[in-house]
Amino acid sequence: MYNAVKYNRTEVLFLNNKHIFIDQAGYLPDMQKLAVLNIQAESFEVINSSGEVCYCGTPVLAGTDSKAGEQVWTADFSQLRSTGRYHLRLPDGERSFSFDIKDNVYDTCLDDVTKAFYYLRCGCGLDEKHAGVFKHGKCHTGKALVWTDNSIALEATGGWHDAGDYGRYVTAGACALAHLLYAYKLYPAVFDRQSLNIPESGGKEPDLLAECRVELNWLMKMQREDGAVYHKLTTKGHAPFIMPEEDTAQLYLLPPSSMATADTAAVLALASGVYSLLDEEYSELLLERALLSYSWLESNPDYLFENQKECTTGGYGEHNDRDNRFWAASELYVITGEEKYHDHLKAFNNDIGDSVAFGYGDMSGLGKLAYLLSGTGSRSLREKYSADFIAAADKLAAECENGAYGCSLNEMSFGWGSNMTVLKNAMVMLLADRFSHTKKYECYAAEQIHYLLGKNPLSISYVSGCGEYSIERPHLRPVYADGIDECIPGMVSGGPNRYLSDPFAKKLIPEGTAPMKCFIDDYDCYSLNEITIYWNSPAVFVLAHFNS
Ligand code: 9MR
Ligand code: ZN
Repeated sequence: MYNAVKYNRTEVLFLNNKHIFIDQAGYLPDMQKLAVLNIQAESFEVINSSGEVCYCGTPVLAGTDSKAGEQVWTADFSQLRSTGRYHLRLPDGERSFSFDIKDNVYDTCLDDVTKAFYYLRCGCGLDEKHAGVFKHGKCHTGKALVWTDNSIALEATGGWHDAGDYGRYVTAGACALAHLLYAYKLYPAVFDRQSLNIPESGGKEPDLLAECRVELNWLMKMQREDGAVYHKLTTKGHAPFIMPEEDTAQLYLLPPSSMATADTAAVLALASGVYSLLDEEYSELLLERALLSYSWLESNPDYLFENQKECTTGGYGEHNDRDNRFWAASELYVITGEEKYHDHLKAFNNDIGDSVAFGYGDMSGLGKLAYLLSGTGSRSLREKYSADFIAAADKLAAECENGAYGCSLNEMSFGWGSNMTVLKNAMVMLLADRFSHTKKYECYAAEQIHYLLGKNPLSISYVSGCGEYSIERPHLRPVYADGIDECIPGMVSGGPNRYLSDPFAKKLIPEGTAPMKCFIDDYDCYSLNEITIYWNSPAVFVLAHFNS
């Protein structure tokens, strides 16, 4: 089914011949500006686009970086604050990729990672006006059969394709929506001025919120009349590398789970609050549906997940639903103010502990975030939750200091979707600043963006189309099947995974490779170079912060 090679792999494996690692989008004028070198040099220069030397410095030895597996030096040019396009140059003539120093330096990247959701829309087709060369026909428009009772066929079109595959999974969708909706809540001005050239652009609401409706409306279709929510909507197995409209295999609705139901209750309640000022009717509908799912949760207090092995698409299994129920209780408490939900939330506190996670596997951080932003509830709980964010941020900041790349991941954490962890850690640090009324962690959060956009030992920007050298061959079916050389922009790659969890990664990357280098920009390597909606969504959040 896989093995999609249509380029020279050997060439690509040896492309990494750079010795200067910088953020290829660039740096904000007043923030720290660091590059990393993996060769010794007496000095470095920063050159502008007219060829003038604008800054001279001396690289400082940072020691052996265990995550990169080599000796590295830091080149600090923070003092250079003038707007411009630059590159670094070493005495031997080697030059880095280009980058900018300016306000709103991540504007284009933010627009691209946000528009990525439009390119992933399902059921509607993408027209030339909005998708350009990436247009394609309507996909996945057939009715879906209930897996456990094929006599029932339901209409559940819409939403976003999850990832490189064409599946649509509820917990993943709710997770991505939560990141996007909280990004809007915290940085509304950034999105109010955004124009993405999507069909709804120029309408009554910001493009981001128009885009979120696509997934919210689909989530409501995944809801049964009794409030339970189907776990996923996919074909029986993954499609081959074909365009979405060519994937006409039968669609199925897989059995409801308590995680999908809780996440739906939570995210619909959150959305109800966000849309309340823009569209009262829609906001009411969202709340009504959130309450419907919540009432199912109340009458079904046990963990429910019935994985069907014969359906081989993504499992998104979890071992417990405490965090999901906690998040739902918190969002419903915030929007309704009813003490009942407060009591439910408190009952989950012990299970949740100190976690401030934001991933589909652990939504605890979202429940705490909802509570903290609302300003309601008990003072002691608010103090506890904000202390959790700050303690987590302290640990992450300490890890950022461990190694020259400023990356918040420890050696063991470079697993499947490591770039999501990098970005999610940046979210935690930005929120810790907010809750502690400091700017202590912002600089560390910025380093996560720098790492993502090229200040890493492979010198690669993990966001397609962002920077001179970015990923071009993600494990994303249309990118392979559309026959177009150019990659769809704004796609966030999963990133290095030391566990080489797919056969192609195992074949292509030598065992013992340093964690940060366990990556190849290859269509086949789904455990390294896939994209997903919930890896793009934290990028939207963090980039919005640095554009605000
Ligand atoms: O993101 C998921 C990752 O955390 C898991 O380790 C991996 C294996 O179970 O699955 C990932 O999710 C995939 C999902 O199952 C199907 N769509 C693509 C997702 C990203 O690879
Ligand atoms: Zn589709």
